[in-house]
Amino acid sequence: MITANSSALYEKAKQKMPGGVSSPVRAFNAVGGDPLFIKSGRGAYMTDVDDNDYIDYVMSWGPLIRGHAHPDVITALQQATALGTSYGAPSPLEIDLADAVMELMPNIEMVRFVNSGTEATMSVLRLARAFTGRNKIIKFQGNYHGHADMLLVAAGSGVATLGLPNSPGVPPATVADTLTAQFNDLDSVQALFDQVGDEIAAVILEPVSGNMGLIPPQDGFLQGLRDITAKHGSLLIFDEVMTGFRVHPGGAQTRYGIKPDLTALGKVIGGGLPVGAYGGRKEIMEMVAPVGPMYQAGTLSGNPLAMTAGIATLAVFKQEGVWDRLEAAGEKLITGIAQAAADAGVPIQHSRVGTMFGFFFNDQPVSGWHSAATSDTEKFGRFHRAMLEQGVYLAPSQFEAGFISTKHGDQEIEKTIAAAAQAFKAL
Ligand code: HOZ
Repeated sequence: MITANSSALYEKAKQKMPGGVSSPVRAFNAVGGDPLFIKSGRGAYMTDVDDNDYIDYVMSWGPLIRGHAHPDVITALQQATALGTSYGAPSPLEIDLADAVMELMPNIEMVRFVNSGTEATMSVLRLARAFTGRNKIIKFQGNYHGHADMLLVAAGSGVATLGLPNSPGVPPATVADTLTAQFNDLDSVQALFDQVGDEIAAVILEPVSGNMGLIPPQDGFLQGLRDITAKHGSLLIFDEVMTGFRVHPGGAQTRYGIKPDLTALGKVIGGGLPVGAYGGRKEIMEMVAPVGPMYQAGTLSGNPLAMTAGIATLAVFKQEGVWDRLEAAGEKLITGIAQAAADAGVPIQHSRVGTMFGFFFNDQPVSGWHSAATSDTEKFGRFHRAMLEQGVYLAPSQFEAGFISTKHGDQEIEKTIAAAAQAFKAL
């Protein structure tokens, strides 16, 4: 595979942008080699600047559940663009996207649109603190909620990949009220509530962890969190930026039947344009200005292009049988990968929830950051390179999830499984 044009662009980009990238997880530091520069995407595929095609399982880190450049999304965007790119005033499109979100996630009784998942989580925590009059929050080690100061504690995603879980530049006072617990370990949460339960504003988590690899919640974990928070007058916040509309059309809260007080969203609701949102119980959302005193604002929030792409993307769930087909495709993919690993005698731990999947190079079960961190990242790097060579683009880190789209059909999945079989054998 020739990637000379990507490598040349990477050299140029490094002179102008830190690491040559606009976001650290896109660099290939953890897997070796130069990041690929992409010139186009269509359906399940991306093409790099050297004209290599890849079956893409990053899908822009989640948003593209309908695949790259879906005609419905592109046509809607072309029409919307002709009407202006931003108004800085309300538009009917915000109501349409709010309706689409609330229909799929009925726990969201009111919503506020923002511009990214990071904005959504930092705003929803300000709201939780305003509503409860408390300052402390609990997050889970290995969960990543964007790069707001108070959340860069024991975080997952790029910070875990690069070994920077607590970033310099975050003032200690900013994180003094951020407590950490272990995912899938209710005792670690209970211990914090036993100490300072009446000071805890909220517990925030990715209900299915997707930023330390994919780790589903164990039976009773989410319900246990719901019970503990309710008992102590704290709020339960689901960060469904990643899982929203990806583990179920109604998110993890619908899949597992747990009602969080508040939810943070992003990714899929923008269909590939920058967007985020937070919402939940009306009584709490009415704390947000201008109805209530909790201030949060944004020049481009609710902008017509992001709303349009989100509406066109969420419309996919109105199609008969679409979710069943996605589940079946995801199952075929992960079962095939697991079988290929077993055939090659390579121990992995694999999981899938809806359209998200992942596997760890680890011979022990993985249930949280402590166990995820023992995975063989060097082996993952070699596997990643072997998959790229065969035209399969996986996230360049052991600690990220994979995503499929409605465009990943039998042909793509079978090719991926065959590539994985080769890659496992060559390890
Ligand atoms: N939250 C994304 C990774 N899990 C970030 C994507 C990016 O930085 O490009």
